[in-house]
Amino acid sequence: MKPPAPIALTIAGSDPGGGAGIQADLKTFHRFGVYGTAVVTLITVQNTTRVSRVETLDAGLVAEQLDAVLEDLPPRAVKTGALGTAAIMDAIAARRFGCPLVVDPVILSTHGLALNDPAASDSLGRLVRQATLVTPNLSEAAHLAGIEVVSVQQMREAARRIADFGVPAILVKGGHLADYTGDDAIDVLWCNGRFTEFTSPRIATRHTHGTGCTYSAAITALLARGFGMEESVARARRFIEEAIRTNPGLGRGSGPLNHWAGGDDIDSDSL
Ligand code: PXL
Repeated sequence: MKPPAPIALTIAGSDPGGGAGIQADLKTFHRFGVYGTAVVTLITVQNTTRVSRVETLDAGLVAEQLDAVLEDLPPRAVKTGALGTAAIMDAIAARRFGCPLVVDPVILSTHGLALNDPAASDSLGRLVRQATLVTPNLSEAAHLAGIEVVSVQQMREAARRIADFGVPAILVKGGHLADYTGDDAIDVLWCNGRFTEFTSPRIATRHTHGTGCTYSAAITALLARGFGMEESVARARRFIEEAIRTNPGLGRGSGPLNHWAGGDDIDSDSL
């Protein structure tokens, strides 16, 4: 008999359009052969063209969901996405998960609406300090590191500064760096005392909604399966490239990625 799938947990917001948030995380966990559990922090009203409302849940309700999952379905890896309020961040930071924790320090939605309270920097900082991996994009890296981040050199410097908080691994995602790196999308990983740069041709498409969520969920799934950090990031990045390139073109705005990407053996043990 096949051994049971490892469990991964996402703590994030809901995107009813299915491209980002817990919906993207669960699809990605599933695709990587991992059983997905999900604690909801906030509910957005959105489709591919707009985000019109964000309703944050009560922190006590988030904590109760967490307790229910943790006492019965212990995860092998956890990720956080949009968290909403300082109280929710504090409730999560109060837990000791005892497994890798990937913090995607989401600040804004694709359409520019706040998904984390900008006044919650201290609480976000406390959560980041507990992370095994933090996955900021350029503006999130700038926010966490307190410097401008508009070049690959500054991406490295931001990673170094975030590492100084005691975070073992930082992935600074340069997908938005178009004006500076021309035709390439560059990500910088700081891990085990060294930098690894990932470069691939930029894909010209508007359908990139949920890229950050899907990327960090893929890394989380691979960590849950026991892969090392650098290997997990490298594999997740290959998946993301293909998922963007083969996006299904859904919706009239910024549509989702292809969560089926990755080939037939992506969830096999020989992966
Ligand atoms: O990609 C950031 C993100 C996270 N969580 C939710 C979102 C988005 C982007 O729109 O809607 C729920």
